[in-house]
Order: sequence, then C-alpha cells, then structure tokens
Amino acid sequence: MTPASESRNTVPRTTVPSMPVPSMPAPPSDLAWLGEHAAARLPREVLLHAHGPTAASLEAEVARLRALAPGSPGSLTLVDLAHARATAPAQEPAQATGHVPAADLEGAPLAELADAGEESFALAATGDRIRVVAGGSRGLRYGFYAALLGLVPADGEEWTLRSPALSIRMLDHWDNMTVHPVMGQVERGYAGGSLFFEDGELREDLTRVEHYARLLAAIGINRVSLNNVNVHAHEATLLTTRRDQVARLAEVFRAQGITVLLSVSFASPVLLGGLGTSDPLDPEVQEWWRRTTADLYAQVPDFGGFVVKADSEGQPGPFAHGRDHADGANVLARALAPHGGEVFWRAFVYDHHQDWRDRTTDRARAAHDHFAPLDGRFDDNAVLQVKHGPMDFQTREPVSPVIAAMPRTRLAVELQVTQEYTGQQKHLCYLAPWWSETLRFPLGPDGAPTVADTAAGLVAVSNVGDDDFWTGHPLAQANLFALGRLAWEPGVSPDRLLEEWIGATFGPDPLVAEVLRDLLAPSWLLYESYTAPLGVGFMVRPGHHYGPDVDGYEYTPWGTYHFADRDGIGVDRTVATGTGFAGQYPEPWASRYESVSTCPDELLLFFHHVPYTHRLHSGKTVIQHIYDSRAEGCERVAELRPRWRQIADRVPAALHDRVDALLVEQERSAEEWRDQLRSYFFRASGIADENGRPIH
Ligand code: GCW
Repeated sequence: MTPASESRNTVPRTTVPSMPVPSMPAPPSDLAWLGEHAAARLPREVLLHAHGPTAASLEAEVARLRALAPGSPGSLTLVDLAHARATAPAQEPAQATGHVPAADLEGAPLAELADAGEESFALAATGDRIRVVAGGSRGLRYGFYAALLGLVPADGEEWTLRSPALSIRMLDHWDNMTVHPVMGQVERGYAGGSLFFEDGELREDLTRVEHYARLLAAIGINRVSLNNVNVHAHEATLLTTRRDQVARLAEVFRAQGITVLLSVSFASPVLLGGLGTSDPLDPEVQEWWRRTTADLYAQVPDFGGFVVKADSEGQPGPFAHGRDHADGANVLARALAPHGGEVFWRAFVYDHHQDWRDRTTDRARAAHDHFAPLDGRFDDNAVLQVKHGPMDFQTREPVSPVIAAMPRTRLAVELQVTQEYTGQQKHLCYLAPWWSETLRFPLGPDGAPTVADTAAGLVAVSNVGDDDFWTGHPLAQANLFALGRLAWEPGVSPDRLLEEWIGATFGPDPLVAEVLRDLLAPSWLLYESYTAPLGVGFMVRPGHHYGPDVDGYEYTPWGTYHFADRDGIGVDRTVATGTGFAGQYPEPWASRYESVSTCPDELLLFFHHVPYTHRLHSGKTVIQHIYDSRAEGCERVAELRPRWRQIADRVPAALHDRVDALLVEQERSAEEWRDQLRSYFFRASGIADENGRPIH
C-alpha cells in the first residue's frame, strides 16, 4: 500500500525552476501551439495522481512550460484511474480510487470512463480549478493538453467525457533517408529536409523529433509512419539491417503515447531476403514476412505495423504474381497479427501508363474497380487506406465512392496536409473547411452514416520538415493542428479550430486573431478561385506540381485530363454517355452527379463535359465564371499582405518576415494563374470577357 503522500505528485509554482530544466534540450525557435501562450494557460498548481513513464513525462512537460511562462491562477488536477486503483487497499471494490482525495473526483463519471477506453478522459472546470480524470495514461496526457489548448468547458459546466471519434489518428511521413536530386529529401515536402534522417541515416540529435512528438500528442495523434510510401532500396533496409533506427524513433514517440509504423516494399522478400519471388501465396515468402516481422517486434515490442503502396506508380505489388490486393495485404496482416500490429494497405492503385487517346479508361474509377469487389476478404488487422477523393489530393474532388462501398472492410481515410496541389506551403490554404466537409459527408440519403462514422481512422500526409517553423509557411501549422483535432472530433467547426490554434499559438491579442482569421478562414476557397476551375483539377506544371500549365498533363499517361477544346471543357463521367464513374456512388449521389442540372457547380467539370456557354446555378456561364473568378481571386490575394502588415509588431519578427515574403510569392503566382487561364480559355473559346478586363 502506498501512503497518500507518495501517490500525490504536486508541482506547485514555488518549486518551479526559473530556467529551462537542464535535462530538457534547447527548444527550437518556434514551439507552435506549445510555446509561451500555451504555457501561460497552465494553472500555477498542478496535482498529478499518476505513476510510471507518463507521470514522469508530464512532470517534465510542466517544468518545461513553467520555464516559458509563470502560468495562470488556479489548479489543474490530473488523475489516472489506473494509478488510483493500483494504490487502493486490496479489499476495496473495483471502483476504488485509492488515495485520491474525494474532492478531486466528486461527480466524475467513473463508470462511463471505465467503458470509454484508455484514450478517454473526463474534464470539469469550476472557478479556476480544472479537474481531469482519465482511464489510462494516453487519456491523461490528452486531458492535460486539453487544458493547455483551452479546450475547457465554460465555468460551472458538468463533467464532460471526451473520447476520440476515430481510433486511428495517423500521420504519414513521405521522408527519404537521402536527398533525391529532383524531389528533395521529403517527397512533396515543402518544409525543408526530414526531421528524422540525414545523410542516409537517423539523425544523431533527435531533439526536434521530441518536440514534434509533443506537438502531435497535444492534438491527439497516436500513430506516425516514418518513411515514404515510395520505398527506395536504401529506405527498405529500415525493416531489416536498420531496425535499430526505427527502435530509437519508437522510443522518442513512445514517450508521448505515439506508435510508429514503417512503409515497406512489397518486394522486400526479394530485395532484402534474397528469395526468388515475393508471391504472397508462396510459403517461403509468408515465412520470410513472419520471421522478419518477429525480429522487428523483438526490438520494438509496441511497433504499429506496415504501410504499403503496391501496384501503384511503379511500386511492386501482388499483380505481378497474378494475385489480388487482399492476398497481398493479408500476407503482411498475418505476419503482424501475433504481435498486435496492423497493415495499412493503400487503395491508391491506378494505371499510370494510360493512353490519353483512350476516352474509356478513367483514373477516377480505378480504386473502386480494384477494391470494392474485395470487400470482406481483408483480415481484421488490415486497414484499407483510401484517399479522400477518387483522383489525387486536388483542390476540389468529390468524396471517394470506395468509402461507401466496403462495409466489411476497416477503412482509413487519407488526407494530404502537405500542400502538394494546394499551394505548396507558399500559398495560404487553410484546409480544415474542406476536410470537415469531407468528414461530415453522408454516404447516402440525409441521416446516412457520414465518412467519419464509416472510417476507422484518419491518416494524413505530414507537412512538417526540419524548417524553423516546422511547416515552411508558418501559418500552415494551422492545417496540422486542425487535422489532429478533426480526427478526434470530426464535428467541430473549422472556425472554432482556427480560434483554438490562434489562441494557443499567438495568445489573446484580438487584432492578431482578427487578422489571422481573415487571412486563413476563406483561404481554401480563395486558392480554388484562381486555380483549376469547377472541380476539373490539375492544370499544374508536370513533375513538381507548382504553378499553372493548363495542358501540362493533357497528353500524358497519367490519366489527368480536362478535355478543353474550342467548344467546351470537363470530363464526362456519367453513366449515360461517359466513363460511368458517377454510377459508383450510392443514391442520392449517383443521380445527383449524373445530371448536369443537379450536379453542384463546384464539381461540374469533374463529372461533365459542357459548352463554355453552359449556365451555372450561380447564373454565370462557365467561361465568364473562369474569367471573373480568376480576376477577383487575384484582387483578393492583393489585399492579404497589407492586412498582414497590420500586425507586424505583434507577432515574432522572423515569423512575420517569413509570411510577408511568402505573400509576395502568392501574389505573383496568383497573377500567373489568372493570366494563363484567362488567356488560354479566351484563345480556346474565342468568347470575350464581358467585363472587358485585359487578356494577354
Ligand atoms: O499525389 C501523388 C504524388 C506522389 C505520391 C503519390 C502517392 C508518394 O504526386 O508523389 O507518392 O501521390 O500518394 O502515393
């Protein structure tokens, strides 16, 4: 039996060192949402009823935050029920709470918490006293961060029980260990090099990874995949000869309750094991995966599993052996199952050697064509990772029909936080409004389960690198923050997430909040307004995907066409006259998208080929919409920088300068989009802009 005094770890203000704790490495210049403003919210008295590694890491966190700001009046009590029970006398019943004072638990929903799982917590705020009770260590950590991020109900409210809506909340890194001459180190990375790797090996100094793990834990992320899904020969060895590097990263992430995963090559048995085949039905191949996976678990007992991109854009896969993707996924799932691991199998499978002359093949159909027939064939620990849209992370796409088509398969929806097609962290583009729309999309008539109801998880490609501001564009941090929060709580409004992020990152200055809101809240629609119109997608420069090139992908094998000619534009994906893609949806969507009169304007050119003179629901013709929207979008972009300058002396100077320089680039690039698209479509259609604006 532990005496009360030992089970109660108090971190009162008076014992707090005024300098950074010596064991904590120097913080990076930018602490994002865990800097001084979050520290200022931490109540002066913190009472921790917990033990083990989580208690130690929360104590270190409190000390670190105290060094940044003295904190706010009041107290924060954190109770881990598992700890409370462990310290209870043996004869007490299961609901016993050991030596935790009754006042700390008064009214707490203990029975509900016991059912809610170890990531859940309950929180109550009365006066300046915040109480958190958690069913386990992860929940305790999330409760602590909820208090820091200001996710605390108004004074006097009852206890609220908080549980994550999605149990899988994962970030995928597309990091390579070496620098690719064209792609750089991080594929589609716009924030410098990899946080993890340098010169082909794990970094010696993992300080920034420690801070990154804390930032992710604070927003509820519980899994990180460490390397690029395009697995090159060198990175493939993380599975075998470089396992120790995975183990070191796992240790850093484990300290924040985050599990690590690896992207692996489907051809590993040949590449790394020297076998003659990677056929998933070959017993030797199966044995190789079993042994290799067991060896990895011997070093990383809580390893999360594998992410696999197979038969996609040149990556090896089961098709080469005459097998399907359930055969492929299950061989890995079975190697992982005895250890509690999962395989995340990507549904991003399509023909990237398409003949542009062939109007019947439609890349948008591919994932559904390949995977829907396999529903029910995947093992329980296989998760099908489906891109949120049917194409490829464009600025606007419909929801992928695969999500509605596989009720007997565990699905994770994949989003792209890194802004490959949405301005590459040079343009402002707050993506939460779109993600929120996607997650709340009903997969059937009103009241049908939504995407968030259907998915077991949310996976997102990270936008973080070794950049001083983590994300290249400092304001792109808002996307990472919102992603984690939406995975936990998909119904929360994007505007509220913006408020939360601003408060934790920039503090309570009302002008700063107003300017950031004005810049970010409408930025996705603004970006859309001057780039590819009405859901048609692409029109970017091939390869790096930045800036306009209307025909850049038009005659390529990639399956990304707009079919603009002198008469009209768009892709006919109807069942009646097109590729039939619209028919992959359940009702009412199949009919709504099929008909030009009910298809929403913003997706018109995704589903239909229409004349330029076609009138939108907005009342404008397609051509006039293209002209006006690009011109007006540019005018609005020109207003951003003067607005940003209003807070020049109210945010850190280096951050202000970085954003200012990027706004100059956004203006230049938006003008380029405007001028190329307006000129292209005037030349194609011969129809004048009725507003007489210049065309080149
Ligand atoms: O959008 C495309 C990117 C590729 C990426 C691929 C994928 C990692 O252009 O760079 O490869 O998607 O999601 O696998």
